Amino acid sequence: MNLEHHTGSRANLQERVNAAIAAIPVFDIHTHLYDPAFGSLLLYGIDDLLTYHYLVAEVFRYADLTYEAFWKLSKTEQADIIWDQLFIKHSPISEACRGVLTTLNKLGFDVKQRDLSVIRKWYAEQETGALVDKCLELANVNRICMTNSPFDTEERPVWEKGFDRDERFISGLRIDPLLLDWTNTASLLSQDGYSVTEPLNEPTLTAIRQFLAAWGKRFRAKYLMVSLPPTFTYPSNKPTTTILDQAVIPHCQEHGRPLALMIGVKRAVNPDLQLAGDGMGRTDLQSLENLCANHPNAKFLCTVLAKENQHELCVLARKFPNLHIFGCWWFTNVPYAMEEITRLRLELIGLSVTPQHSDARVLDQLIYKWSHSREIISRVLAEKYDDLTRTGWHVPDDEINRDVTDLLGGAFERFCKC
Ligand code: HDL
Ligand code: ZN
Repeated sequence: MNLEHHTGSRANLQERVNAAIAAIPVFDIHTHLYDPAFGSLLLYGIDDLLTYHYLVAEVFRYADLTYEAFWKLSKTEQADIIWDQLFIKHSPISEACRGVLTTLNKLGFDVKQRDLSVIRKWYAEQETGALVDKCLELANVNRICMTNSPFDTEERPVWEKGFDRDERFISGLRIDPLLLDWTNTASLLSQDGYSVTEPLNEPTLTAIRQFLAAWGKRFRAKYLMVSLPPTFTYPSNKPTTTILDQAVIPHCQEHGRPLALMIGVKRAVNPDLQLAGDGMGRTDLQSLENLCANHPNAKFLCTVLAKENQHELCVLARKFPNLHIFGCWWFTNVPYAMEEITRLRLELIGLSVTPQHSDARVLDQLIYKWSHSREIISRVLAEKYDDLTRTGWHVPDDEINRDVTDLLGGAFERFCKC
């Protein structure tokens, strides 16, 4: 095949993949967004975009400001400082900064005006429901998994009161305190009327399953989820292992729900940064291997925070069909890492993977997180198709659409059902 023909087909292939990936809606399988029924818990607007904890961490690298002084400021005052330091005094080249500008640009703002007052005025005129529709449309996202916790005192009353669900917002049942802080959680469950004791005896394990069943039903939870430290060890003599083996995983199997493990976060490395203060560490994935091997009939979703763990995670996915890996989580959600990780995954496990979730905390972030991620997934996928064409293989458009549908949520859906 001459280079001319090959180059032409490479460009054509990229266009065909770009078209498919733009047209096919995403099932965003992990976010911190809320159904509009949760009111102010659903964040949106320029001040929430600018005070995203990723940018809070970055502004302290420049601003001559104490943590105490910053946290005393209003959200608008914090946003002004972040805008001034990270966008005006220094070019906004970090992924989190660029994301704000991508979102504003796609919403129709002329960002070179650099005028926050115009942007604030526009947002003040928006009705929440219309903005939800607009952001989902611009991001081409048709379903979103929320992070819902029965231990969250702000969201819990809304669930207990009940509300008409927006079917686009699907629930993930988050259980970190149950697995990581059993002592305090036992007293919370007791207060809720569950007959639990700190010793994990049979009645207590039964009561934990009743708790999970009740909240799983109330949430109509798609999966259970937990974020775990890099020191997570399984099996161990800690309550985590007993609760996993004898309550959480049996619950998941009984209700056909996967368990999502998000491993590698070190909470409060710098507590003064509050939500921005979490760090990361490399995980010994032997624990994940043990979980998948000990529970062959359970389904595990997994994403890990350390780039160094990504290759081993892919190899584990090759060994265990009950493991579905997803996302370039948090500190790996930058083009450099996402490109490398996505290519590694396609080359090691093909299309049986969910390359990305947004982890959005602010509604409008969906626009940039999916614009940036689609660009990378499309580039890598087209490259892999191009490798195929050099063997004489041809990928018709309907198969490109099929494969992209898989990557943007189809493979996840199939995994959840199987
Ligand atoms: O534990 C998690 O779900 C993480 O995604 C944290 O919420 C983290 O603060 C975050 O927002 N990462 O993107
Ligand atoms: Zn998250």
